[in-house]
Amino acid sequence: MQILLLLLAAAGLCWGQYNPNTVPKRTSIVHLFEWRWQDIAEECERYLAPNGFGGVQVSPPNENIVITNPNRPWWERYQPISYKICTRSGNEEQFKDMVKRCNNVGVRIYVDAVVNHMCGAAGGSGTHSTCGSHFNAGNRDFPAVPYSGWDFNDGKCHTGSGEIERYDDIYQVRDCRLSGLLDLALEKDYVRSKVAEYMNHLIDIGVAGFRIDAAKHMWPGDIRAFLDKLHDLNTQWFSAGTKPFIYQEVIDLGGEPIKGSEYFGNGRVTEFKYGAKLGTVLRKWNGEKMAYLKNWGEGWGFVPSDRALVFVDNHDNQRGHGAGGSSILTFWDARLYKMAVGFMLAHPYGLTRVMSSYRWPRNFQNGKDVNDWVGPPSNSDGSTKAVTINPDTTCGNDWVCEHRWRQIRNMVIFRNVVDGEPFSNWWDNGSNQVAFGRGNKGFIIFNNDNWNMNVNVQTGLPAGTYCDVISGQKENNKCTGKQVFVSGDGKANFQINTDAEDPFIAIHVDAKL
Ligand code: AAO
Repeated sequence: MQILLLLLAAAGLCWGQYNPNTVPKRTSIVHLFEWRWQDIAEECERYLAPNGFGGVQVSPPNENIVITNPNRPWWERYQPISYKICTRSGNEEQFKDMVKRCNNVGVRIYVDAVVNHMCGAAGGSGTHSTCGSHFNAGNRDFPAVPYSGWDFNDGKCHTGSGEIERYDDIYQVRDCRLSGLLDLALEKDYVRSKVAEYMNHLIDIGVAGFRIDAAKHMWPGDIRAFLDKLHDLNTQWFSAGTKPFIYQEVIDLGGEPIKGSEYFGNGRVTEFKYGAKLGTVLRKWNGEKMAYLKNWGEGWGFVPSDRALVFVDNHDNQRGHGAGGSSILTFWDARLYKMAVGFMLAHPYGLTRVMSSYRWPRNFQNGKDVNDWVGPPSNSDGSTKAVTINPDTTCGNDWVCEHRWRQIRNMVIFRNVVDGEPFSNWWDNGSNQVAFGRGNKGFIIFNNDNWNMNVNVQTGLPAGTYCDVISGQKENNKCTGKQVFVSGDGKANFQINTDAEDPFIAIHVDAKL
């Protein structure tokens, strides 16, 4: 028995794919939510590679239902009709071109894999799908896969409505329908094979891994079963025997029986407590203060760092879907948001994902955004608008491009520079002024109190003049923003007034004069 357990554990350790397969010293990924494949290809070449981004999470590439009421919501892409590569982001040729061009400049592509379900049970029948494939949701008929009535969990779910009615019953959560979505019978080898066939098609094209959507709604063993059928990555860009990176969307804020840890055998999990708590701290809600961040990470009850995929906000909770609640910080709260992303990227915990959004006409009525459904910037024919680039390097056409904000981009670079260095030289004032370093490579300091800060603290860095990479950066051996002088004993003076555009300063050895 013990030997068997050991063998199983060893198999789990060898298999589970926790490594994002990025090129060395590229440590963060970015979610280019709803971008077109041709725009992502260009962004890899013109921006992501030169600025050290490791990879891109793309929106689901497979054919989905077309919803016209409301008019083309973003969430129609979470209702699959087939596994053809054919969406508003582009067709298969464009997808392949993107994967090739991004890989060629060392930027990886991760696919959002929606394999827990197909479209909603009330999706009707016809050819209102992004590639025109016929389907009949009422009969559970998806001939373009093909799936039929036998391939769904209708018989297995024991709630009266066929829906997930409560999250404290693990059987409902895995066997019933999530928001009316037809739940695939992943216990069947046929269904597992179809899912694996789709994922293998993407692997062969050259993708580096997958976000597993709604993983909480699948049994960990069923996920494992289709992952076991996956190919190794394409050897045009990856060394032989490389497994796809897997991160599973499991919302575990505590308080429900399903735990993120049940999924560690398959890969990493999304740590939703991270953004919810960081937002609470920066907003100073519930008596929280930044001084408490001293033991951020596992000390806050998060999953182990090497099992965590972390983010300040995601495409759901930035608009009130999913979980996390009102504490979540987004681009709409830009000043606090930049601090949160800066803190995340400086801190060693977890694999970091930066969000890149589009603007939508937010409209709160009784505390709820009635426009939470609005899809990407689009033309009158429903096609997605191109991401245009303004002369000042920001994006046009209502694409927010948080990843291009100077503070965020420079912190992505900071994380690469300090990669592998320990968390060090923590300092705090007992309130909301805190600082920490990463060995002798980088240092960051925040003032989220409502009084000015003027302190001398130990940075751990070699003596010299450093450019703050928040207010500016190093260009032509000069600082475009603030300068920081580190003396021979490693100490430096930092002043951050409450009216600073961004109340934090970050320095690292690659931005030393
Ligand atoms: C749309 C319509 C529906 C319609 C359906 C079918 O909105 O009205 O019934 O079509 O026609 C996205 C959208 C959905 C959309 C769907 C399909 O968000 O609105 O439905 O596409 O088009 C759960 C899941 C999680 C899921 C999240 C949204 O566990 O997997 O809901 N996220 C992913 C994607 C997401 C996508 C799908 C899954 C589906 O990222 O974009 O949906 O492919 C609790 C549970 C969570 C649960 C939430 C929300 O959270 O713990 O697991 O997430 O409830 O149901 C506190 C608690 C916290 C709790 C939270 C909210 O914070 O601590 O635990 O409150 O109650």
